[in-house]
Amino acid sequence: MKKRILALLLVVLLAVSLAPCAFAEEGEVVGNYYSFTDRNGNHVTVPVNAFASEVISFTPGDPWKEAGSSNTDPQIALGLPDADDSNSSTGDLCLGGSGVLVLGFDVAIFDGSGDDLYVFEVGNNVEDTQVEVSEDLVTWYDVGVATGRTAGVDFSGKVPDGARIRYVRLTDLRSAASGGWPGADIDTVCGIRTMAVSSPFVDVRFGDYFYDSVLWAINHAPQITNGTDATHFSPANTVTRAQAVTFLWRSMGEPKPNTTNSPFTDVQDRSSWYYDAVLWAVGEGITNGTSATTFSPDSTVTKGQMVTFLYRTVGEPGKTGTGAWYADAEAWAKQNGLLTGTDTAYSTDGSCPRGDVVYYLWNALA
Ligand SMILES: [Ca+2]
Ligand SMILES: [Ca+2]
Repeated sequence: MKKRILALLLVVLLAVSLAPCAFAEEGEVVGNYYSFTDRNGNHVTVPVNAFASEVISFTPGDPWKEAGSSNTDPQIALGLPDADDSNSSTGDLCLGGSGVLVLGFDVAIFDGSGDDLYVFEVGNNVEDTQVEVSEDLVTWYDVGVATGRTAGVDFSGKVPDGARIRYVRLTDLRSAASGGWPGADIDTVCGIRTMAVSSPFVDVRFGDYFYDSVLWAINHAPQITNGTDATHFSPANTVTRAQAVTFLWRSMGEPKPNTTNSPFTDVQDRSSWYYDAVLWAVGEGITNGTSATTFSPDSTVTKGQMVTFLYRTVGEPGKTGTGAWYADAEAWAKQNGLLTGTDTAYSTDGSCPRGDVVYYLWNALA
């Protein structure tokens, strides 16, 4: 009898440990990624290393809670979200009226498309918090106000081009500086647009044209591509068409294909690592294949093909429909600076090596 109970307990424990961790109103952890729905209803996935990892300083406001009581240790504003809206939650830090919290990150946060940073707050909607960001703890950029609850923050126009943010300063604005939890209640903060802070690869050095692209690709959720081994990225290596479409698909967050059957005789193995990526690309009109019935997954991707994949992914802006199949894509790519900046000269039929593929993806989609 006891044995049966033990076995049952083990099954329950195993099921609990395998299930994604869910937090009320927030999201879930799957592998190295955290997914949540922001308050605009957008599905957001970030790497778990995108969350604040260090308390640089904390100056409680006035009024505040009694020091030493719950919700007063700034460490609880680090890591994954773990607070809910109940008054018994201990996962959120009470800033107090005009309290100031400075957090550090293991990743660099950059100004990409849309929101770049996310503040997880709990409580009501009027606990306004000033959000400032910094690369070095010396120069601070005001990026706006988080207005209670969870809030996305867009750096656009508020930080210099190329800024690599490592620190966030939150200051309570006293809009609700009274009661048992005076001021904003901070659960945690995460970067949405993040990149690694340094290169783990001997062949990716600061100053290389693909440096930022690689740091972004390896820290993207889901990861776009890793090195060819622990210390090499091999930027000059060729890329197959299957790899190119898979990198593109991952850059877009691995969206579900809207079609179920591959039209290509050479892409039929549903268990292959690129099957869903190719299916998605076909369904979105991103690839027409190398013929009506072939995709040529193992062929080397050309620069003309890569910019065309990207152009179709972003919705074919400025399409004229005249000229060669790549003409509109190249005109768009040129206008957006994609055809310059790499060390390899652009030609439609030229090979698009790994360094160039990630450079195109970073410049067009990050
Ligand atoms: Ca942005
Ligand atoms: Ca927390």
